[in-house]
This record gives sequence, structure tokens and C-alpha cells, in this order.
Amino acid sequence: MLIQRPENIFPSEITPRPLFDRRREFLRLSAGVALAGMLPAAEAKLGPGKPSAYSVSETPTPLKHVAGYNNYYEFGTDKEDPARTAHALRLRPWTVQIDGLVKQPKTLDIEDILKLAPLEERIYRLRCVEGWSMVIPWLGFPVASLLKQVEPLGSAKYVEFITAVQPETMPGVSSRVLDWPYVEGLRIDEAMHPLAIIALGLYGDVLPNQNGAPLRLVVPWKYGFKSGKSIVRIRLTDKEPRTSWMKSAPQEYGFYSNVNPEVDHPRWSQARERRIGEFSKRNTLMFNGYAEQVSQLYTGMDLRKQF
Ligand SMILES: Nc1nc2c(c(=O)[nH]1)N[C@H]1C(S)=C(S)[C@@H](COP(=O)(O)O)O[C@H]1N2
Ligand SMILES: [Mo]
Repeated sequence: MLIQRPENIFPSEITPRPLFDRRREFLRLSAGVALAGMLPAAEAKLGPGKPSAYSVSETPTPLKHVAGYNNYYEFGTDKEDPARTAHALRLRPWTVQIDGLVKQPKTLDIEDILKLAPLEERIYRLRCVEGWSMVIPWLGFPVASLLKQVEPLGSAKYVEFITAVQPETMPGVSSRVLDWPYVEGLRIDEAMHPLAIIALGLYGDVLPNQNGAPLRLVVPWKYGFKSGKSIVRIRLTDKEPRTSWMKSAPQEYGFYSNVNPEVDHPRWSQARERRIGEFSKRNTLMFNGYAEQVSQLYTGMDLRKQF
């Protein structure tokens, strides 16, 4: 599992020139025009993160797919919609309110969150419940580093992640495909697991808007929909949060949403997946390949019932 990263993508080899080209590429992708020399503050590069032992050794999915094939329903339900429309997302000012069952509730400014902990590069698999997957080189830090700031109380059992609603910039929120804001949740021990991260960037740069700028959750052993984008509030609670997907179809989307090839979605199999950019399918792995690290979180649970 914890295999060394391949030589060809070591961060020290990422030179300023390709970084510059990539940023132009995703500006082009997100805005449809090249805005050379007009990078807003929010586009400032983050630079390479510290490599992590949690990274997988698989080849990352090309940026054009990572930033061009997205689920972000606030910006439309087609995979190409977010790359076309998410440039409008207003990224500043941006704060994250952290409250609920904590000793020190806080509202943190995004500029302070960016400086909160050293950024690590985490190359993770992302498996979408619809049957496709990617490998993404995220930049971020453990969710635990953020929660530490507010000192969770012993009574806190769950963490609720609430994401942005900007009706003026998000064409999707006027439709009722989902109950807005998009809400997700984790048990607190899942949120504190070192694999669970807050991502602020990918491919050595800030997050493209369509991938959840300015900050999002990434929980690599769960289906992609657990990883809420553009977070504005984090609430610690003693009750299991009601997530947007559970509200829309509770028999299809459970609270746990662990990647599990043995538990089919009611309408399709989860046994195999297509890696975006590849032709043939591959077998889906238990806990998306992270079983060694996370299966002990679920001992004694019936994963068919608590799916
Ligand atoms: N706010 C919000 N977050 C979201 C979604 C969404 O529609 N809105 N889609 C989820 C789903 S279904 C997936 S698979 C991942 C996709 O992340 P990516 O586009 O960066 O690959 O984001 C998740 N986070
Ligand atoms: Mo998804």
C-alpha cells in the first residue's frame, strides 16, 4: 500500500515553467479565455507540498480530466458544466465557521487556514459512486489539524461539513436536484483519521474552482460524494448529520458510503470502475484500496446494513 512515489512526478522536478503553463491551462479550462498576467489573488500558487507516505504510486490522472470532468451540482449536473461555469465562484472574502460541540468555536479566514499547517502532497485515488475513478495529487493537511483549533468536546461524535451556496454564481442551486446547501458528514474518528484531509490545492497549485476552491474535504476510502467542496461551516454534533444525498435517496446513499465492491448500489454493481482516461475497467478495491489503514474503524459493523 504505502509504496514510494514514482520518480517522474517528484515535486522538486516541477519547474516554474510547467507550473505556469498548467495555470494558464486551467484558467483556459475554467474561464474559456487566457487571462495571462491577470491572475487574481486566489490564483496564487501554493507550490509543491511535502511528499506523503500515504500517497499511492499510481500515475495521476491528467489535469485536463481532473479539472474538466467534475461533479459539482451547484454548477450543473453534466460532467463538463463545472469547468464551464465555476469561474464565477466568489472566492474572497471566505471564512469557515467551526462550531457546535467544541470548547473554542472559531471563524477562520481562508488566508489563515492556508497557513495553519504545512501542506503535504497526497496522491489519492478518488472513486465516484457512479463507477469512475481518478488519481489526484492533492495539496492539503489532515482534517485533524483544523479540528484541533477549536478543541472538540468529548460529547462530539460527528462532524458536519456545510458547503457554500452562492445563488448569483451557482446556476444549479435554483434547481432542486439536491437540498442545498450540500451537506456531508463523518463520524469524528473518521474525520480524525490521518488519511482524511482538507485540500487547498492540486497538481501543485490552488484548487480549480470546479474542484472545490478554496477548500474541500477529501476522504479517499469513501465514495467521492463524501468529499464536500467549497466548505463554509464545520459543525461538531452528537447526532449523525443528515446529508444531502441521504435526504435525496436514503436507500441508495448511506451515511458511511465506504467504497465496497461487495455492496452494490441498488441500481448498479460497484465491483468495477473505469479510471478516467483509460479504456478498460479495473476491479474496485475494498475501501478503495485503503483497507489496511481504515478497516479497524468499522470492526463489528455489518457493512451491508451500514453502507
Ligand atoms: N458542494 C459539492 N461537493 C461535492 C459535489 C457536489 O455536487 N457539490 N459532488 C461530489 C461528488 S459526487 C464527487 S464524485 C466529488 C468529485 O470531485 P472532483 O470533481 O474534484 O473529482 O465531489 C463531491 N463533492
Ligand atoms: Mo460522485
